[in-house]
Amino acid sequence: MTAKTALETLAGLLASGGIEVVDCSGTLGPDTPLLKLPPELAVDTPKIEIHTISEYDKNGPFWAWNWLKLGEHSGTHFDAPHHWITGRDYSDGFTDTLDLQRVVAPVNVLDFAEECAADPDFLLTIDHVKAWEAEHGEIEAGEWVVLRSDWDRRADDEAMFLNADATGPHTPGPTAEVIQYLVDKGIVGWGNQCIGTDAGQAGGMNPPFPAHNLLHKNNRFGLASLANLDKLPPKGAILIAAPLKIVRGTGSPVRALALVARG
Ligand code: 23J
Ligand code: MN
Repeated sequence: MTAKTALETLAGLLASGGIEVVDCSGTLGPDTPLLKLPPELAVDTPKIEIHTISEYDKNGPFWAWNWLKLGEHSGTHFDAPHHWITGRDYSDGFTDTLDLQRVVAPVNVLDFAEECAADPDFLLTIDHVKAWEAEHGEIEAGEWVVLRSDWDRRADDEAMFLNADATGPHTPGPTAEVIQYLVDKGIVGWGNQCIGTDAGQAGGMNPPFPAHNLLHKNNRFGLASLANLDKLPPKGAILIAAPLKIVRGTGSPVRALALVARG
């Protein structure tokens, strides 16, 4: 099949609903859960604000529009390589310079939702990934890999979503070894359904925050707070996750879309 024929077929299937567009983003607003770092470590990203400019009133009789206060790393969002110190030297590591060809790619959905429900500190290991590959097929270069934890079911309650106690946040994520394994395979990026790409306890890992450290060191991308991964097959969907073209942006909220074959 030529590329032209493939696109025509795709267009027909989108129009007929034979290929479904699944929304993998959560809602952005004042109640969107946001990362809380230990106070001694850093300044937090601000709460999202939506301010009305006008809504068919004296400030704009025929039009409605808002302005936003919005951190780059808010809600369902993209981590660009420049986000982490290990990725600081990539000239194409910013939201306005990265290679867009890489953000549209097949997605591998690793379903460990049961394990994450049983243990919120669940860590994905290489053995988990290899067992998943034996069942569903190999993860290939140029693909996205996402961990399905069904954490989006908690997204309407920040305390539930962050799941922190005196010992810090307790949310699932990858081991350093898994990220290195996936980077070596040539993946474009790694996604999680929790507040960040790393596990809640990742600050104590070696290296600290291994998903951030190792992905961005190798010019790969991250996705956080992904939604609706339970609506995707393990393999076969295409994920489109493009950040806003912010000047020297380190990340951006995204409307993550998955193209999924129906039936
Ligand atoms: C800044 C500092 C640490 C972390 C993060 C941001 C994120 O998770 C993020 O949104 O990229 S862990
Ligand atoms: Mn981020």
